[in-house]
Amino acid sequence: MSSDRSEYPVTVQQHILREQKRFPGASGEFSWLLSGITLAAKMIEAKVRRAGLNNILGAQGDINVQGEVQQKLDVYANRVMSDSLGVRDSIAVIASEENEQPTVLRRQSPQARYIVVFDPLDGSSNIDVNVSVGTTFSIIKRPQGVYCDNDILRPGYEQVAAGYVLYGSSTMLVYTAGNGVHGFTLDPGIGAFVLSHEDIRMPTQGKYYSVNESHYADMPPEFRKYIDGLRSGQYGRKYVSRYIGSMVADFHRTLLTGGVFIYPPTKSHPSGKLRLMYEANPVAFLAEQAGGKATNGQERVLNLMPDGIHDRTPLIVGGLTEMTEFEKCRRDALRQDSSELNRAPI
Ligand code: AHM
Ligand code: MG
Repeated sequence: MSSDRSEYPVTVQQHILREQKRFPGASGEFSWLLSGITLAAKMIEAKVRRAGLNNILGAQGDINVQGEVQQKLDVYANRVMSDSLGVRDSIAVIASEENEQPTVLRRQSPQARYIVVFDPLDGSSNIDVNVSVGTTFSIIKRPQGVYCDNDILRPGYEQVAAGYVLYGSSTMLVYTAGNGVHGFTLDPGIGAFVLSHEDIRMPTQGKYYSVNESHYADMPPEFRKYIDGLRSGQYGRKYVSRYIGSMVADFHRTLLTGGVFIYPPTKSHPSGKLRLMYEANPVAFLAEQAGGKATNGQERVLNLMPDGIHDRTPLIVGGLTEMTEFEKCRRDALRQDSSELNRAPI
């Protein structure tokens, strides 16, 4: 047998099986569950790669539950994720950004221990112009017994695993099961996700900030002050702006190179645009596992209790330096607010 192990790639399935050994009593159920996501990801990637050739670009003609125009690829990705996860006996419930209600697959089966929520194709308005898109997912354990409809509404700190697939210049799967963040690149030659980024750490200070600056005038003062500071070099360096408008791609860059990604609250959208359960929670779990932080501008994202599966939240996520500076801006804004209140005539 050859001693050169480098010729033998570690696939995502092998990695998950290895991870599972850390949990006493864990069977192969978790790797089987995640293989539902990797299979769907490969099917979605195959369509995304041929977009433009196979009449799959453009709108489906329907409006989804978010009031947004559904792209044909949204519909395809949603079906593939739902079908692929639906046959896994370990899953009790799935919920998708594209569907109004969660789908209860197995209400009382004792082995159906997991709930999976996902955005099948985030950033899909970018597809027609060939910009990167992604799939996000978040997995929680459900309470034992018969599934009740509100069991799905749990805070992000209860996630047992989360991650995303980025359909970019290559296709990558990045996940955490609470033991660091690991990235796998799809090798098209063998059709497998191969470990390419083991134990990703977010740099404590990066050089990019990422925000849709067209909202600047409508953001709360602490966000404006913070962005001014990033631009003007107040936090030890002058930050450079990068914004793709596809959260998975913007977050992936932030994860690898540090910096900060912001989707702010605005006057017209006080809760921002991103969804807590499908988008902010997975990103927050990954960021924390990689040594960064994520807040909604006031508190830790992973502590937020959702009222509904489609709840939105502002999101600010980044490395320790950037998040500490944001926190200072927030405290300054609070102090200013209270001194103005003190000065106000009664
Ligand atoms: P979607 O879930 O409908 O695709 O929308 C989410 C996307 C994110 O990927 C991205 O961060 C954001 O919308 C960009 O919004 P904006 O165009 O307002 O900057
Ligand atoms: Mg989305």
